[in-house]
Amino acid sequence: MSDSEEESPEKQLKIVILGDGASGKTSISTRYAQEQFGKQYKQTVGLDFFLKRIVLPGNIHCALQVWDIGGRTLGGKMVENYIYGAHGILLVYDITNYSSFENLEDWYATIKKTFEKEEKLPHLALVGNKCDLEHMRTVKLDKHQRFAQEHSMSSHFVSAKTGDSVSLCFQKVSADIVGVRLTKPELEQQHKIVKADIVQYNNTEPVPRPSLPQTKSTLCALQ
Ligand code: G3D
Ligand code: MG
Repeated sequence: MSDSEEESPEKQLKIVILGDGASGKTSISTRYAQEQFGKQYKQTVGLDFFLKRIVLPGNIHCALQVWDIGGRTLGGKMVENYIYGAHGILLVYDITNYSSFENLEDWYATIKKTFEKEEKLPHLALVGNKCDLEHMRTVKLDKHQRFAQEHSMSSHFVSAKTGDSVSLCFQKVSADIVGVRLTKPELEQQHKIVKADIVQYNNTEPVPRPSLPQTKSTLCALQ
């Protein structure tokens, strides 16, 4: 499998993970990276996103730039800069923490504001995390479904801890963004990884807009 075999240009997708602190954003993002990187992956200080190449049905090559807000608190304009140019946004809450769900209204309002001059919003995905703690759930399923419907979001449940449905969530979101319909067997099949890179981004530089920034370090390439 090599990049030179690509028939159509690679689609570059910026996917941003938003949500309250401790909802599991970093865990979801590292889990998604780790599954492919195995033990070679190390989260580095200042890592803002990683880049992952996947192939969707129809031989559609995608480079996913997955952004995690990191440990920093981003206020006002910083959030807008951060999400600007996103093709997809994962709004993550903790199913055992009701306020993390309620606060998604604020995150949604920020997204609306950021994209008010655009023709359409990026693809929005509602992600209930910590599904391994089902017995401690405080956010009822119908609340989740209603929120997703009201805001035209796709709906997902994952556990970053067990890894349950994490890759599937990114795969579905990517497919929705590029307009590919996944069949049941495809949904069940782990997607094909062509190559995965970790990209470091210098915090002092302005947030890169949709085009991909330069790769400064490639820790691992899966072939
Ligand atoms: P954040 O990046 O949104 O702030 P983190 O959240 O990814 O740092 O996760 C916050 C805490 O929730 C962490 O616990 C992490 O281990 C835990 N967590 C994340 N995802 C899951 C999950 O799916 N299930 C369970 N049970 N816990 C999860 P600590 O104790 O390390 O702070
Ligand atoms: Mg975090």
